[in-house]
Amino acid sequence: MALLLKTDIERGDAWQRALHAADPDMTVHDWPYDGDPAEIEFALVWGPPRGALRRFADLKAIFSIGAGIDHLASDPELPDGVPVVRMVEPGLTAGMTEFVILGVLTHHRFMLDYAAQQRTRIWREIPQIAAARRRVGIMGLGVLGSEAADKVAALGFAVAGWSRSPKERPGISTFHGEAGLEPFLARSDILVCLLPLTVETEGILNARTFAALPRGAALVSTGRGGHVVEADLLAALDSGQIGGATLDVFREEPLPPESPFWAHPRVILTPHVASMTIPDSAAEAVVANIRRLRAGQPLHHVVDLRRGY
Ligand code: NDP
Ligand code: OXD
Repeated sequence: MALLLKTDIERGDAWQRALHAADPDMTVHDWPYDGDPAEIEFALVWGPPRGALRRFADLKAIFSIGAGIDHLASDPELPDGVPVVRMVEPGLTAGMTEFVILGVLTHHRFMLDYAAQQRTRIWREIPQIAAARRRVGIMGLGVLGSEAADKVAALGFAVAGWSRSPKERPGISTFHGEAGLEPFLARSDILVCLLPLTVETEGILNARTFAALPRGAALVSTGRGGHVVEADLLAALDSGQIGGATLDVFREEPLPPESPFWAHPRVILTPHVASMTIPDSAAEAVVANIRRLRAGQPLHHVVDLRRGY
């Protein structure tokens, strides 16, 4: 059996080593592969060109290198009937939890204001607010959102989560569906977006959403750039309805040099690095899943392509 690997050039060697350590018998071919297509049973990929996986007629599963599968779901020529598996692995989850905590604490502790004061040599204390009085709202209570919610709640924040289906989670207030969105937003001083990008969530961070937040609320956007209506966010930042934003993902990546977000004084931005799949832990997860399939058990973390996540 062989697995076809398509990753960025920087992490290619690390993936090769990690996959070999997880299963020394597995043959791994790097992308692009022009050998016998019938040899390829599994694809482990990020952003394959449209239609490129079709030629592997014996493909048994497509593993996404990332948690998001929008890079695959957007391909109308994906091979029919081949399961698509999203990435769930402890390194990716831990990295996202760190980033969410970083974003929440940045806004909670007024770091944008202090950075502005530093630039102008102003020494001024801003009264601190107890974490219990700061309401954090996490959109998406899946693998990443639920872990982040628990860890932010453990720091003492008042945490709520919003999902599609109803959920119960100790220590977290939960809201769901369209009817739950407004009350969830109304109590979110810091809004974190950890939704997948789907037909339903595209553009969800828009003027209406921002208007439903408490005035001056902060945004931590780490799901996908397609969630954000960028003109609406700029207007909300300029009016003060949104007090500050941590933005990791953008509609166009790399973010074009002319984007107003680069120089916006109320924005901290990072180049889609909130979390990264860690080859060592991820290779073990992928190999364990392949072993399940070989043992006749159902694969874990198969996505519903019609639902989009
Ligand atoms: P999951 O599939 O585990 O969770 C998705 C969550 O979103 C679920 O709780 C789901 O609700 C909820 N959801 C989906 N659609 C809707 C909707 N229409 N209304 C309300 N809730 C909805 O995903 P992960 O937690 O693993 O990952 C989330 C996303 O994070 C990824 O898709 C990716 O885009 C992004 N990401 C970004 C990274 C970065 O570096 N910036 C790194 C990794 C991931 P329900 O539970 O009811 O199904
Ligand atoms: C992911 C990502 O989806 O890196 O994992 O964005």
